[in-house]
Amino acid sequence: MPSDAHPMQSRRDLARALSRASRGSIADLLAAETPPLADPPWTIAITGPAGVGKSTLVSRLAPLRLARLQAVPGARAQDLLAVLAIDPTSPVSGGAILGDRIRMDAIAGDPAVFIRSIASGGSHGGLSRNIVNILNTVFDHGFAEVIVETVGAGQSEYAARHLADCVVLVLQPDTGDFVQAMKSGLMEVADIYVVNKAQLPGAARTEGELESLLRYVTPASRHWHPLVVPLRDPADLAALDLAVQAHRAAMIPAEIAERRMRREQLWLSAMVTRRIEEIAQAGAGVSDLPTRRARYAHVLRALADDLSRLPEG
Ligand SMILES: Nc1nc2c(ncn2[C@@H]2O[C@H](COP(=O)(O)OP(=O)(O)OP(=O)(O)O)[C@@H](O)[C@H]2O)c(=O)[nH]1
Ligand SMILES: [Mg+2]
Repeated sequence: MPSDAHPMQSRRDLARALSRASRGSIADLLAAETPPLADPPWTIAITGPAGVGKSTLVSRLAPLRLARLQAVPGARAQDLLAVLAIDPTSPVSGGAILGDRIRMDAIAGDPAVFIRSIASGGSHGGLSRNIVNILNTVFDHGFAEVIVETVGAGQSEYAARHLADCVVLVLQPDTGDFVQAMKSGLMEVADIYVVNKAQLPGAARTEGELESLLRYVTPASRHWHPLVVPLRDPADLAALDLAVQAHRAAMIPAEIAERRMRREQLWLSAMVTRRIEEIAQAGAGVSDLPTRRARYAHVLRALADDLSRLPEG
């Protein structure tokens, strides 16, 4: 937890812990593991294809979220909002989080905000394997809210659902193929769909496609019908801020707990996968893999049985 008396020290500790979480070995990660928080900060994922304007949107949304957090009576002066861009490897912008420098500069010096781009190893499908470790590290620091930008490359939009309390998928008018792909998956991937750059031609069609898609996909929530938010004036994110707020108000505790359980599952599967990759990279113990299948089956069954005995919620 941050100490008001030593803010710089505390930020240094956080920075150090974050680099360990993003680059450390599984042994490092396990050594740094802390018990899960009973009430982690509200986490908003901003995801979508490369170059749709996620960073710009985050930099404009952050001041609005911060103002809300600061308006809560008794809000502390520092470390209220964390803004992260994880695995910024997009070819479009290089993943710089300062999409809109002017707006971001207005809050970047504010001790209430922590802003970081985190390049993390072991990336896969646009979403880092260490992403839950990175989030947990930030959670431990005691922020009230976390905004995390992840480049959506295929499956990672789905993974973002397992990561955050609120998923905002950003599209732009020419991402019709993407909408078609979602249609075939028949899955809701987000709580809020933003049609960014909605002043460009084709925006109305993309909105229409999304609206019709949302009419027949399986709802992810019984308490929230996903919203489509067109952003015609990129400088005005009030509608998105309101949508985020409305979604938060609509989520009941049981549903929040379920999402957070999925985040734990993502943590577990990422840790197991990464450990296997570590071993394979080291070249050890892989030559006789086929002959050891029966043993692995035994281990996997034991793990699954143990998981099935864990208490619900
Ligand atoms: N016309 C228009 N252009 C925008 C808008 N938002 C962002 N852009 C431009 O789109 C480009 C990409 O913006 P970013 O905010 O970096 O997009 P991103 O999705 O974060 O990109 P990656 O992180 O690289 O995937 C930049 O050239 C921006 O200036 C918008 O609302 N309207
Ligand atoms: Mg970006």
